[in-house]
Amino acid sequence: SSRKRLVIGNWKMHGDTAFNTELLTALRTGIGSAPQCEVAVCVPFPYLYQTRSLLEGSGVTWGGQDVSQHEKGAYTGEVAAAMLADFGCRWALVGHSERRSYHGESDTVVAAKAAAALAAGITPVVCVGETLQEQEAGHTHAVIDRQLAPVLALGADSVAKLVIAYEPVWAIGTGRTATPEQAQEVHALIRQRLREAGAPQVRVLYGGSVKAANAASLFAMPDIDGALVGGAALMASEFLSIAAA
Ligand code: G2H
Repeated sequence: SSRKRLVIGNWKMHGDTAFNTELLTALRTGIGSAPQCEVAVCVPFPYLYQTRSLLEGSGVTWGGQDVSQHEKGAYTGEVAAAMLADFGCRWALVGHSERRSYHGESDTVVAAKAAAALAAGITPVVCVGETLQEQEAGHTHAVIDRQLAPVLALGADSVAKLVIAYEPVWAIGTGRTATPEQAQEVHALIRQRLREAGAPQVRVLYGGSVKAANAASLFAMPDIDGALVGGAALMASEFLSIAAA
């Protein structure tokens, strides 16, 4: 396809300045200045300054793991999209399943966060995905449609600027990856909805226990445009192999 491949590392709540220096330096060197695909890391907020210092001018971009739905104001503990932009962020994850389940983020809140990121010139990476229970009950498509609805309602111009990540919750950090065919089946649904929304070129990433050993077979699927990588993004060699795939 004409969609440029994208691999994003989601560090989650891991790292410290010493560890990050080593990992970011290895990525900077390993990716080089003209990578075949887009490569990015989403780091904990306190390390955005360090990340910018070490990645500026490299082929790797960076972002936050969440963003406030509000522009500014009395929202203790929140981080505004403009603050992410101030640190050179290109991306913000929104609606990761860990935010949805541990912080009660609703589908409408997730869409509001996506809109806030777009308003600051940041690309939201909107995460969707069903739980094991929902999958076993045969509700996968209904859940994806419900999660996508308020995001697609932002309108074609906005939707065209975002990235979607499909992360089946049962495959996150469990070592249980969806088979390429299982993932493709849901990616095809998401692609169909994007087409209907007038934004067929939006990239759809797969996430959930992606590693060097399974990346190539996932990327061979027609509607999988890259990956959102958790655990394996903390090891430079693994992450670089996924990007190479
Ligand atoms: C899914 C993924 C990254 P992991 O949460 O967002 O994590 O690759 O560890 O399953």
